[in-house]
Amino acid sequence: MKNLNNGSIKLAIQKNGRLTESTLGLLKSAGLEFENYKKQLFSSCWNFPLNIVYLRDDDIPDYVASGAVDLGIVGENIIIEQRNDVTMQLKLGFGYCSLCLAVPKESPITSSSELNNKKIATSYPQSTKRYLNEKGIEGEIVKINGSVEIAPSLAMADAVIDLVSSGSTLALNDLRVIEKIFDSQAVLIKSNTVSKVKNNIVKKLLIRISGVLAAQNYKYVMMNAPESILKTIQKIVPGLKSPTVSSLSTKGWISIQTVIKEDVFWETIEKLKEVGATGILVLPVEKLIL
Ligand code: PRT
Ligand code: ZN
Repeated sequence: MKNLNNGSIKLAIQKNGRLTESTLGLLKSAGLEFENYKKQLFSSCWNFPLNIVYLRDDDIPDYVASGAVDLGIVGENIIIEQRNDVTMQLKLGFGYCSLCLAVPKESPITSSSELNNKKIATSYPQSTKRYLNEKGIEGEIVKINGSVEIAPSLAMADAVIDLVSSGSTLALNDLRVIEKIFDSQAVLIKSNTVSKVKNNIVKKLLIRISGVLAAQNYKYVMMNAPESILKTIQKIVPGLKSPTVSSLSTKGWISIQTVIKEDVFWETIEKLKEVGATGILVLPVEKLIL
């Protein structure tokens, strides 16, 4: 058997599920090279002291809390449910969903305050219990491991508390959301028992992953403009610190290079065009180390 205690750090990720593809994509974008076969239990990176361990998502927080692995990538919803003793390090920007309270479309229930003495089906009993306690409601929790949405139509429950992303599963089962309990996305968690030596490797890995995440929020932009409008352009795109400016062979014209945040991308481009920038070239940013 291969020895995984070889000085490398260990990262647990979901073996086969909704988070797997995006997690592998993020690790590859961070420059980590490893083989990944469907049946494998772990992979060793060739170019970084890291072993990747493939687990069921529900087990990942316990492995991290116990120190059996140093890091894990898992939905925040599981950490909120299990309340494991781990430290959240980074929000990863995928696996978005919300834990919601829903009832059958024809149900007279319109708010959580009407759930007293009602049956609520869920795979998240702890989160549900805390939610009901906070609201001062005495509901009966029916724990179901999968296909929670079907419980009301089988008369097993009056309401459900389940994860929702697109909302199509609820619609298919004639359910409507009446309250959102919390939002969730995939997160990177760290064990609280990582040794000093391993923590140095963990820090390096976090810099790499943060570099990829930061880059996703920016676009690299090059444009030409008359020199006279440089100040106006600088106001529109302050850049990370300041834009790079070089002169063009046409007298009085300059070329400007900078980055624009994704969330204000189109309005920024429109403003640049309005003030007279031309030949605007936009490129993706691969990594951004701040
Ligand atoms: O086998 P393993 O135990 O590892 O996987 P799993 O089957 O328990 O989990 P999996 O792969 O379904 O989900 C892994 C993680 O993805 C979850 O813990 C969440 O963090 C995240 N995630 C994001 C979701 C959803 N979106 C989601 N929509 N997890 C589950 N769902 C389910 C939801 O329970 C409902 O049945 O999808 C259905 C609703 O989807 P929509 O799009 O119809 O609203
Ligand atoms: Zn699971």
